[in-house]
Amino acid sequence: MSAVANIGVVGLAVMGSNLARNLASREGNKVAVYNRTYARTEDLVREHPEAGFIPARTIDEFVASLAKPRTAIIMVQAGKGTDAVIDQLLERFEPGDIIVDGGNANFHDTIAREARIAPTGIHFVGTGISGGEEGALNGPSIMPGGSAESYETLGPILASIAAVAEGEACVTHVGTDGAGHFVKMIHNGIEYADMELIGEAYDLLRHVRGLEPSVIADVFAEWNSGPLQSYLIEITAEVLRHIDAKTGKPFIDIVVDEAGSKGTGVWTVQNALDLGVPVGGVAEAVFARAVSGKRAQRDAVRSLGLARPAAPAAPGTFVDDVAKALYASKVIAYAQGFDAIIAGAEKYGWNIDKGAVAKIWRGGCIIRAQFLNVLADAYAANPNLATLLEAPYFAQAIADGQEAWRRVVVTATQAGVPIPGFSAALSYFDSLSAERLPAALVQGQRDFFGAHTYRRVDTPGTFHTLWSGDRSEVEIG
Ligand code: NBP
Repeated sequence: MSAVANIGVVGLAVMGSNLARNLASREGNKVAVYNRTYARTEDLVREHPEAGFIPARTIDEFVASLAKPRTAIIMVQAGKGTDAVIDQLLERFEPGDIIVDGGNANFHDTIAREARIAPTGIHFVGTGISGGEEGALNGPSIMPGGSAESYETLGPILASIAAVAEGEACVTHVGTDGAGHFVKMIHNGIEYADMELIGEAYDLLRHVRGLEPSVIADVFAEWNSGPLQSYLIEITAEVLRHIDAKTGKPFIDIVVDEAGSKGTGVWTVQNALDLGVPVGGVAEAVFARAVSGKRAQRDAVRSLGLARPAAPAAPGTFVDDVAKALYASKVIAYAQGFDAIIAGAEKYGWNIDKGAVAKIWRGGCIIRAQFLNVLADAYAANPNLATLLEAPYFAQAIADGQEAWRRVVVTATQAGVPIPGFSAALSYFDSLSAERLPAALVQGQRDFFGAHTYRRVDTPGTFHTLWSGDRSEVEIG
């Protein structure tokens, strides 16, 4: 076999086969393909003769078909499958060759793999790829980590297959080792928050304002032509408009209201807890999915017969209020997500360009949105924003939406409609805005029962009050 392929794909299930087809469709790419079970490779090659794939029956054939520096993208099941393929490639690759893991790896695994592989001189590039099956085929948002050197070879190949937003390929070298998979994880966390907020907006329009799904679909379609424009708002309108063929009912009413998840939202929250970054928007979204699945508990509480209070009449401005509340809450979700990126970059030593990340999320991925242009502009104007909320555009958006946001939270609470996302976002904003927080009292309690000490507002140093003695104050250290 002659080494003619500039890129290879290992793993030809849904994601790998679509990514391979995408690669093959771009000028200048010659794509080698390999899958553990050869039948999958045969199917792909037979069904897509136009791609001109170079199929390999064995891993040796696959490696032999790659031109140097050999570059292979692994698209297999995350975890053991990825490790198995990495080991096979490591045995055959040479220094300077590049192994790309395009699966949904945990970024901690990516850091460990990179550390293990780096001494061999082979580059290992953990790469977040977002956009699902459709994105893989037509243009995903791509978040590569790894070395700057490997990106010189890999960058143009990835740029050739990435989504394009406003003339720019949705790919950037995010940072070293696990940075790409970390940012992909945060992307997914923001996606959870965004979906939860949209779900709450729907619930409010349905159960407070009393609109039918088809009318709510129209509302979402209209929102999609304004500042809320995004892929998720667009598909929400589609889902709400859909009628179930079997029953003639709105599709939304025949779907069991228990939301599943694949775990990246949980990873985001777990890592945010470790980093000490509040990502309440993601956490509430993860918990809201968990609550939805607690059928026995839901049944038990429903059977108490504590009916929801009669909903107060929705204010005349309610639909617009919900749009404003949704926008403000979404700003909070992104502010929190970018805080997590900043904290992760600091902890793991990555130099992440926040504006570039916002730009590569404008196309190909699930959270693609108009909004991300403004976000990129905000970081371009000031890369050192303490919080996104500080940027003039977002500060204004919150100022403009604040009253509506509060009305929605009050109305929803009175009506007994759950809004964990909206209310947590508002509480986060109120926490940041407050002149004084009850954290002072928590410090007092901690000092009382555990001598955990406190700082004073008027004097530098660390202090403890002798609570069980004469309650005089002593300075510590
Ligand atoms: P799957 O995650 O379902 O994995 C199936 C593939 O892994 C097959 O090619 C299978 O080979 C291969 N494989 C397994 Br399983 N164990 C293996 C092993 N020990 N050695 C070699 N190959 C092995 O595929 P997918 O749904 O296409 O997803 C691929 C990756 O992309 C995953 O990491 C997934 O999390 C990620 N993903 C991303 C998105 C996104 O939007 N970014 C969406 C969906 C998936 P076989 O044919 O021989 O069984």
